[in-house]
Parts: sequence; C-alpha cells; structure tokens
Amino acid sequence: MAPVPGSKTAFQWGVATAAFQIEGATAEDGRGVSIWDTFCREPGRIRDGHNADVACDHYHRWPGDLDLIAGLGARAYRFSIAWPRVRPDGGGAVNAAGLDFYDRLVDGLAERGVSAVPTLYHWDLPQPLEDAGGWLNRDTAARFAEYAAIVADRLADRVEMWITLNEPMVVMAYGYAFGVHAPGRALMLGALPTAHHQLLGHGLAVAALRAAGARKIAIANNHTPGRALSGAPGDVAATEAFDDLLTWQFIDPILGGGYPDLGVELPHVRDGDLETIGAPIDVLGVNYYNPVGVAAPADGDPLPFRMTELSGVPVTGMGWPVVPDALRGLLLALRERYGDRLPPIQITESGCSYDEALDDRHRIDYLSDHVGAVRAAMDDGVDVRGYYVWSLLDNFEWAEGYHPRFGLVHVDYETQRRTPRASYAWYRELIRDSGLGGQPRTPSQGVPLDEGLLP
Ligand code: IFM
Repeated sequence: MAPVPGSKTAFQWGVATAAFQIEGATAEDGRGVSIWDTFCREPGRIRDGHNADVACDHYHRWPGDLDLIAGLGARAYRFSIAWPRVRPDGGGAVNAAGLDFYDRLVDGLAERGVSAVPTLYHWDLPQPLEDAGGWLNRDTAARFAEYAAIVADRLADRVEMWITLNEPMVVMAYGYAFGVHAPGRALMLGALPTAHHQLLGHGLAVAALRAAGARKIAIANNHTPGRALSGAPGDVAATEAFDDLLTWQFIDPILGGGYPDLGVELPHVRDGDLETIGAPIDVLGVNYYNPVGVAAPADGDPLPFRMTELSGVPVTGMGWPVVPDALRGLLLALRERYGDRLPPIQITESGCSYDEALDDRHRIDYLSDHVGAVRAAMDDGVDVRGYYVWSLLDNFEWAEGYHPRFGLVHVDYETQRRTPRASYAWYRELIRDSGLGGQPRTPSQGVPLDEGLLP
C-alpha cells in the first residue's frame, strides 16, 4: 500500500495502554484514590476480587517497557496520565511527584525516538470528584480542564498528540447507566448528563491545551456499530437509536453538528456549550473491537434497544465477535456522515484477548485482518494516519480483572516477567515492511526475545 497521498505525516504505528491498567503503585508518591480503587474494593464488582494495586508494576518498570516499544520499531506510544497522581483531590493541590513521573516517561520516549501520545482521562476519576457527583456534576468538566492545563504546562513541548478522553461512551454506559464499571451507578437514561459533561470537559480541555501550545489534539471514541437482528422496522429503529446514543452522540457535537435526536430532552445542555464542544480537533481517534447485534426493546425495557449476540461469526476468547469488515464499514460511514468536517483518523485502539500463552496465532490473524480493513478503507480514500494495538502488555481488564490477556507481550503477574508473544514479532515485521514509516531501530533498542518461543 502506498503512503497516504498528500500526507505530510508518517503513519503512526503504535501501541496503547492506560495508567490504571498497568501502573500499580496506587498508594505511592502522593497519588490520590480513584473511583476504580474504590470500585475494586467493593465485593463482587471485579471478577475474583482482583485489583490494580500492583498490575504490571509499570510505575517502577517503565524503562524496560519503553524498550519493548522501541524494539517494535513503533513510532508512537499511547499511554494515559492518572489524574489522581497529578491532582490527588481532583481540584486541589498539584502533586509534583506525579507530574515528575510522566515527565520522566516522556523524556524516556524521546530518548528512544518514540512519539508521546498521552490520554488525559482513561476512567480513573479522583474519588473526591465522584463524591461531589462525578460526571453528573457539571463542575467536573471545569476541574478536568484545569488538570489538562497543569499537565500541558509541563509536557506540551514534548507531546506529539494529546487525547482528551478515552471512550466517554463507556464511562456513560458502563459506569453510570449499567453500573458494571466504576462508579457503579445504574441510572439508565439518567446517565445522559455524564455524556454531555465529559464532552464539555473535552471542549474546555481543547482550549487549555491550545493555550499551552499543543501540537495535535484528538479524542478517542469507542465504536461498537449496531447490526439489526432483522429487517423488521422495530429492530431497524432500535439499531438507529443504539447508534445515536452510543456512537453519534459522542462525535456529532465534537465535529460541530450538535446532538443527534436522542428521543429525550437534554436540559443540562446550556447556551454556548455546543460551541465549546465543537472546537476544532486535529485527529479523530477510533477505538474499534466489534459490532453488536441490536433488537427492538421489549415492553417496559428502560432503553430504546436491546443488545443481542451476533450469530454466525467467530468470536475472541472473551466472546467478542470478530468482524474486520465492520471496521472498514465504520470508516466509510464516518467519511459519509461528516464529509469535509471529518479530520484525519487514527485507529487509537485495536486488539483482542485470546487464551493463548505465547504462540498467539489468533491475535496475529485478528490484527492482520483489521489492519487489512484499514488498508481497504484507505484505498477507498479515507484519511487514516495511525494504528495503535491494544495493548502492549497484558493488563488489568477492568471488571474482568487479569483474566483477559490483550498483550503483544505476556506478563507473568507473579514475577512481572515480560515475554514478547509471536504477535510482537509479527507486528515488528509489519511496521518494518509496511512502507508507512516505522521507527528505524538502533542496536540499543533491540529487546531480548526468547527465540525459542517465537516463530
Ligand atoms: O482495556 C480496554 C481499554 O481500557 C479501553 N478500550 C477497550 C479495551 C479492551 O476492553
């Protein structure tokens, strides 16, 4: 595949992680408590009672983890910054040790020739903000922008691209509507203000980041396209409602189009909010894993749709449908819906969990097919400029604890030994051979691979 026509920027082959899922050290160097620390301590919330107190111990082992990224030849590392490390109370004093950690991390990336792509919010809200209402409280948006300004003031000179929020849909739906993620509220449509307040926080943060000299700004949305169970009008209408609530609600306002018709009043939207939210961004981040079946709701259902299984498609180790062509379809649909308003896209997460130790053939197939879907969309003219595998390392998969394994690199949680899987070698070759500008490796960036375990 030829490089993107007219693109001045090389393709960002990367890997992604998030602070709460890998860092551990949750009580070190002045870090405050997040809603996920609290949630993990509530009985029955996390499978087998796992918590992220240690996780991958990345807080102490980050130099070796950055060597693994450099060894891939990846150009970019998408990580997240833990708000409770930087501002333990969410809105009070700044914790210098927290900022220092990310300062060292960003310098470590620069030393290895890898671009820093930090996400400011990947779900670890400081607990004191949740105690004041969390994302149901409009003030949280202002606190988020303050925090963004603090971090940018320190790091903007070395950051390639900022991502404001990760998957605000998941925060709204799983955290506040269904209650299976922190903070565990089950408000159904009552969770809608959390969508708006996150988007408002995004818009305010964009202004703060620009003021601090940010080079590029993005948001990383989750995209789970709905597939109507049948052609019956009820199933089709339910699928439209599903896509409006879970996908378009989180992109239309960002790209300046206001909210789609969500079928309910939005009294929490104030004059001027949509202008703030619609401030121009440089990249639209697309996280994609799978589509979902959608059917008409039954009488009395609290939502205007019902999610169902998709039949007749293979599934990952977590039972998620494997449909690479839905990624191509999604990219084409984005271009169709937004036309010239659509900024360049980066696939900010793509990956899968399988119960395979090191010879992870299924992951290679999954990634290969999804990269192929991106290539097909690019060949059809969609401007895609990056692809980040989720994830560099096995890590804490939220309510599923440590059971799912998403890593290109296997983590032994007893010893913290990292072992690159076959997919790590595969991705390294893909980057090298893609013609889309991988990071040239230097001998010092090589990581010791256990050749006996790799193809
Ligand atoms: O692990 C998560 C990540 O935190 C957000 N996107 C989906 C991944 C896999 O579930």
